[in-house]
Amino acid sequence: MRQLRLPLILLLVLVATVLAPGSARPGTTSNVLSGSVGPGFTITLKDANGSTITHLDPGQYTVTVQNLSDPTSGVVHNFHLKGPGGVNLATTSDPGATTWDVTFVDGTYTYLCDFHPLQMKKTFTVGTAPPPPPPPVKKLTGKVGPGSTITLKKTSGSLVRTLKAGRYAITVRDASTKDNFHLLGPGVSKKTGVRPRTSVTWRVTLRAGKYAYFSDAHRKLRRTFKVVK
Ligand SMILES: [Cu+2]
Repeated sequence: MRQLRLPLILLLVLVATVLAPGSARPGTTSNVLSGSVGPGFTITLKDANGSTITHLDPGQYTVTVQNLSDPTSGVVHNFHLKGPGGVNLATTSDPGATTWDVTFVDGTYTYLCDFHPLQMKKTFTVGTAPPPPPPPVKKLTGKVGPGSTITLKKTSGSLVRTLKAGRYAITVRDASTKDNFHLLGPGVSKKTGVRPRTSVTWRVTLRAGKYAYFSDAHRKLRRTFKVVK
């Protein structure tokens, strides 16, 4: 009996090790990806759980792409996958399924529709690729005074009329003791004081919509601009 007990314990330990969650069991993550393009202006690449791919481990994958374009609509799409390791695969614009065996290495991959490369384009990273840098903060300069003047200008010196939504650093020079600089619009209300002369930098996120900047002391001293997506 005692002679049997030791091998039995060893066997139990071995079984427990193999079945333990988190222990190395290659092949537990699915290497099957599904892409689709169309019928609208959509392009996707998803894992077996239906989650959009943003990051993958390096390795071999099977990618099946469905071209769901509706040729009778007159709008055609294709699915083009490219990136490091010489990956450069594209379907035709014909509807149907295409399957590729792809080896992904460290880096950033792009998939897009060649017919609508701006509208229908996404990226994901593989391995230890650095995350994409945050979008740059654009600079603007606001001024009120001296005298009855108020302006908001781009770094080029031109007056702001239309901006793209995003993050901005706005440096405001309030050179008036009778007026202030008040920026008001979707998600933003920032102002200097009416009396003091000041210089201040505001970091703001401008959203699509209409913005105005004005003096709270003289509301006619006012300009507007538009922010678009
Ligand atoms: Cu397209």
